[in-house]
Amino acid sequence: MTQYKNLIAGEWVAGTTEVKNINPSDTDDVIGTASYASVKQVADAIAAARAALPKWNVGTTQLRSDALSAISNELFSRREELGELLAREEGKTRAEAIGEVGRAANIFRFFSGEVLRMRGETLASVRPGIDVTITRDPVGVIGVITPWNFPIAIPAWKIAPALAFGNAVVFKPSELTPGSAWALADIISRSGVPAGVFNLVHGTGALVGDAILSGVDAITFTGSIKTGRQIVQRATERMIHVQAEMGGKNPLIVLDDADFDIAVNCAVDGSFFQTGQRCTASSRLIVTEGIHDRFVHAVAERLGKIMTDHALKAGTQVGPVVDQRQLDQDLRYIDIGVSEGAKVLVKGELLKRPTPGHFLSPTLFTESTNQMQINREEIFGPVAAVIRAKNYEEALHIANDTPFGLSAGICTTSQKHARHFQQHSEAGLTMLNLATAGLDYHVPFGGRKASSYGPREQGTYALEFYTIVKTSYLSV
Ligand code: UN1
Repeated sequence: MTQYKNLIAGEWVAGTTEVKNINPSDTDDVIGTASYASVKQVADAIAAARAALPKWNVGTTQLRSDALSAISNELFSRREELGELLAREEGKTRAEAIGEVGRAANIFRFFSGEVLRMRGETLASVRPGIDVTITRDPVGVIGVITPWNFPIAIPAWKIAPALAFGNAVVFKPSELTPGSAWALADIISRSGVPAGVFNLVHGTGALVGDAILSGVDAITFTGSIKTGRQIVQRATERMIHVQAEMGGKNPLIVLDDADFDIAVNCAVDGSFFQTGQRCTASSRLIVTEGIHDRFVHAVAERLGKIMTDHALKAGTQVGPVVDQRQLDQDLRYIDIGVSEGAKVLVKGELLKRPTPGHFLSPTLFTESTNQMQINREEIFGPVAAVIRAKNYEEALHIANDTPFGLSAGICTTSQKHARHFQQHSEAGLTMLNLATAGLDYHVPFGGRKASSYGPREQGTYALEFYTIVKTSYLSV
């Protein structure tokens, strides 16, 4: 069994408590143990990162590009093995997990190029004999706090730009997925990144997350609204850079004129793949009258055939829920939906499989209203609710009537409605004839309202968070 230690100042060190990493497809399978760092060790990691900054932040363009490229290469060449580890600890299917490792590899490859494309501007001053240059400096030590649902891709899209633009990192992964984080840290530690520039600390948000927040120069977080809000408040108090990506309650509108098969595919994929455990999942299916009945029956029929089973079993389409706590939350929301009067067209069942795991089949509510709790709050499981709409205008109103604003989709063949939706959706991402989840790795990602706070992640836009603008006046 592997012990996932902490990486501090280039050394692998044990922490103070050992916590088991359990396979959600088979709770008898203990994959490894995570060694939780103490508050003092987190402070050591921050100090090591700060001390290492001069080795990394200026004049290291080639070194940084090469290191990121080496990380990418190793991720690509080990994608099957790392995908299996990821599927085993998180519960997404092997194919989904291998795809995620490939995504992480592509992200590092993208940012290994971005290192070389750092640029500034030169302007003439309004005063004669003076030039003004505008350049970008690294921010310093970045705290990276990530969730369990994309345990290698989300760390990649935070760590890659942090390192690319010359920052040092202290990384705390989710307690539920320490194995993928440890594997990534191991790869980074052998990539040519100098000791201390990248540090990994395991532990809880309350202890380790809090200790990170007290010492870093910037914090990037993906996770729940509740934690995100606390992090933003603390970071603002300390006046440090903050970026938080939180939940969603993403609408998928299906209009009467939609291509029927595309619409059904978008709904099934967006709502249920990856067990619905995506902040971009389509949890509200807003369907107009003319197509409603045919559409909900086709989705229900597809759900009846979906195979929910062990993440590593051939043929599994939906893996288990990540842990008992999340399963309890999913079941609680299913009960809430029933008590609120939504109709249960497909009822999620706890499934018995050869291995003990958290297997929950998909749930589809129909005849729900947008005011119901199941349509206001993020469930984060294989549960979707259909809301009937009279026409496009009402559907758009419902789609935007939410505290969230991450992703929003529409299935239609009408150019007029597609264009209007793109302009009037109040979400950070809009999708036409596509699922609300499943994104490219080289373009900006982020939401509005309660979904996100701070600058966008990913693509060239990542520069905004990971650098600080410097304006220099030169009298020559
Ligand atoms: C995707 O839909 O491909 O936690 C990515 C999440 C998001 C990432 C979604 N931050 O689900």
